[in-house]
Amino acid sequence: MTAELSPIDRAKFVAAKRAVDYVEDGMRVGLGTGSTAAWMVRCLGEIVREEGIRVTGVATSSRTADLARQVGVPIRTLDEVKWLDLTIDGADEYDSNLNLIKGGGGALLQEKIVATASDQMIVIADPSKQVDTLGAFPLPVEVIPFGWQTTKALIEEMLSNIDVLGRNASLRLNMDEPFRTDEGNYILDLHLRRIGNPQQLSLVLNQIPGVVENGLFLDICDIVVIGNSDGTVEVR
Ligand code: ABF
Repeated sequence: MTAELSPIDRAKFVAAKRAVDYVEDGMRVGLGTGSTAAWMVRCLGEIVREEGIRVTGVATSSRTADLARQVGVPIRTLDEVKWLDLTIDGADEYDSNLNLIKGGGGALLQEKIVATASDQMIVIADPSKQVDTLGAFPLPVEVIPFGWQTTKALIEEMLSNIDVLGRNASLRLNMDEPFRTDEGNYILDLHLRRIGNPQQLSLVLNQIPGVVENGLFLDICDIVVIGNSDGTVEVR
């Protein structure tokens, strides 16, 4: 599975492998989305197939569900399982308080629902995701397609009263068409550069009609497992 990995993939793989050590027999596990989470799903498949560990996976995207089935991780819906022991997912940024920006992969809504329905959330990352202050990575916000330009204008207007450095939003595209989430919604990426008060921003964003959810994950993550390209791992 790991022959000739690039340094960045080695870092993601070792973080994923270490995080899978937290999975115990019989657990209900939320499965994140993204390239780091994909390594975790493969590692989980390996312990299911080779060690006979029994897990029930709940996927955070159709991509992850497809991969889980391919590698032999049984999948149920969140409504079937209702509550999870553990979720393991990637992130776009994490700070020293373990607050996160997520949603670069477009799956933030299901990721937030699944992580919130879990006793524990573990983020797996390479060191490039660590920041002093959140916001260099554009903040994804999932919005309803109806009236999205009005929603975008309301968000930009609201940002003028918020402690951020940049204030413009862009519609995420996929081959010149609006990117669609698994729920059929659009994503606006907010180019903020620095988020002074993530709690305030998250609350205000989610009060705007048309906003479904934002990519700030605050007080949700319990542990960050950081993989390095030399194969070492740090746990925070
Ligand atoms: C998901 O995948 C996201 O919320 C985040 O946007 C992204 C991280 O991707 P990668 O692991 O490919 O850097 O977890």
